Amino acid sequence: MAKESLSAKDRAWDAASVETLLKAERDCVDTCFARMDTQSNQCKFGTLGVCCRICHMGPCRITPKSPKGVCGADADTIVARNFLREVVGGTAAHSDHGRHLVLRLKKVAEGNGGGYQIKDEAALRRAANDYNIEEAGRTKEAVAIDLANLFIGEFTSQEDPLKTLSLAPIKRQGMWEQLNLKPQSIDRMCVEAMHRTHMGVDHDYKHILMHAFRTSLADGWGGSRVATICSDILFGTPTPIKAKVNLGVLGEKTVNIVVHGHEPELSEMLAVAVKMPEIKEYAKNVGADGVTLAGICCTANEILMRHGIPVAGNFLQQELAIITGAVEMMITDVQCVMPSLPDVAKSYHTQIVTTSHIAKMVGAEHLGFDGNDALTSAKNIIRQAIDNYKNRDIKKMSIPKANSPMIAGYSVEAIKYMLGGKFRASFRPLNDAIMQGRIKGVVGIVGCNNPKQKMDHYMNVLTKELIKRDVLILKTGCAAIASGKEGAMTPEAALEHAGPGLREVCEAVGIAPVLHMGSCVDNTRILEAATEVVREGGLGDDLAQVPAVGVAPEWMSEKAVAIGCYFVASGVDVVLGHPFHINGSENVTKFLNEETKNIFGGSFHVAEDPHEAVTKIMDILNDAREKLGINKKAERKLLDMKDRRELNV
Ligand code: BF8
Ligand code: SF4
Repeated sequence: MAKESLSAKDRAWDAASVETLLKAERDCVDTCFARMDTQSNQCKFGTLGVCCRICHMGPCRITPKSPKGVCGADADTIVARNFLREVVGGTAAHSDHGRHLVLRLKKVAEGNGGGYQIKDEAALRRAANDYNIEEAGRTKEAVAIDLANLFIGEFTSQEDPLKTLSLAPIKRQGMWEQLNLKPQSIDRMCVEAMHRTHMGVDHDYKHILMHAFRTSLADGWGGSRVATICSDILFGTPTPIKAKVNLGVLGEKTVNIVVHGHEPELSEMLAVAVKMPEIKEYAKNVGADGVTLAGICCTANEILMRHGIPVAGNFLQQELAIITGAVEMMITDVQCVMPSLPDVAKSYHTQIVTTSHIAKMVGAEHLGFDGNDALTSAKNIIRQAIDNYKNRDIKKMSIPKANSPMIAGYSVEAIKYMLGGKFRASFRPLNDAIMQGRIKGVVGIVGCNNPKQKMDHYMNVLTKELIKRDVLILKTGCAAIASGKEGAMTPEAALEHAGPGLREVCEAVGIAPVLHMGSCVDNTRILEAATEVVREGGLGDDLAQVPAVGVAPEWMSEKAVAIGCYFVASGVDVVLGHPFHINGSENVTKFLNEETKNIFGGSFHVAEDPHEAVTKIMDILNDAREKLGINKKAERKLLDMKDRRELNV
């Protein structure tokens, strides 16, 4: 029987979403929130991870009375196999996104860029240096071809481990080597995982789970990293930029186009096209004041970080944006796009458009995006959206007022620059602040929202409580958008909510206490920042020693599972707002939530309440501080060159 429906206020945290959910009820439009009610008796076997449908002797499900599947697989094997397949799903999604971008970079370097160019030569040369590619005295195109080929090798190499691993602290690399955890290549890891989990192959749950960590490293240090680096080279490394966020960014008198998905190729071109005089003119001719381009999910984060394009919302707001009745077109590419969108759009005039050759939806129009003639494709799509303005029904339109100012664009380079200025750009001031206790530690809050939880509630309560306790917050993905809506991403927020130490640092440097570092593939920026902190010295010689924690409060996707795994395999503790589907195996649960701490220096933790998470996180941070000997009013120890050399990082 369906659970009693919740009120709009129980389902969402921000006023704009509550208002639009009420409108959905009035308009009799089905949303994921309502569907959550009809799905409330979710399968217990799936929840526990003990359902196996890997072969056709099954499906088998494990109960106390039937503790083994037909083949003899027990709960440990079945749960571990299901978990590994989730990690593969996440790794594949991030990495395929990376692959598309590196292929684009190669085409650009070869002179067939289709309107794209190497926008950030410094980022290209920085990456070339990181990967030991000769760049001095060579053209950017020649360097880019070498870099692209090296990155393509990260997908296809058969024997060599990923090159990117060499960017991790030396101690961590040694640990991966010892554990035989260095992935050979992204594609090989995913194929091997599917092989291992085929009926009758790998049955030892620990062995299977270690491959899950290995595969996740191919994501975090491989596919996602490639995606971030190529995006920075092609579209520019983000620097702090002002923007607005929430449904209120939609215009009452403008043509509203919402981009939704993950890959920045098309949205970058839309951002360019929308500013062109011919497009503005075209919009005027249909009686609109112009065009408002806004984003949902990580495509939003990509164009927010580089262009300051407003964000209409995060994952659970995709249907709500349409329900405002003010969106002429929603343009989707890949990942996190609900197949319900064409149904929702039937009640309004919104056109739902798919653009990726790998992603179509029944009821949506497929306007293939030709990356080789991207600007023309972008302009054609925008013109079609403008043509739809005449179909907007003002009686069905209600745009909530709420929108908040935010600052985004904190790449690692931007943070370094903010901290140290152009000539002394470094993480030193951050390390010093952590060592002196003005900042207690750094917490990455990442991931999705999920209608099982009140949208954004956990993320915002947790963020507020942590900054109060002098913890600097780094955010990506939908978690970042939640903080933006909450107004926590402005320097002024530090004055209002941050503890005295963090406030002092934020004021001195001019940053917010919550830094927007980008989309979900940009979680690699968080790893990169943590590595920089280790390199800078004074906080140990490995990521596991840094007072840092990752949190996925309201996660829902397989990508979040992969991200959690590569954080843990990199030595960072990860707190989940709700558990994985693993509780049907005590052994697997114990391995992931406890034993990995001894292997990697970090493990998973579950805290279903944000206040419980605060306690857990502060314990982890204090423990790390204690071990570093900085959990007292220590005298400031400035490192000299000798100390730094000895750090060996
Ligand atoms: O990749 S946070 S709902 S949009 S999966 Fe999806 Fe989750 Fe949002 Fe970005 Ni990430
Ligand atoms: Fe059942 Fe084993 Fe087949 Fe899984 S692999 S469905 S447990 S028989």
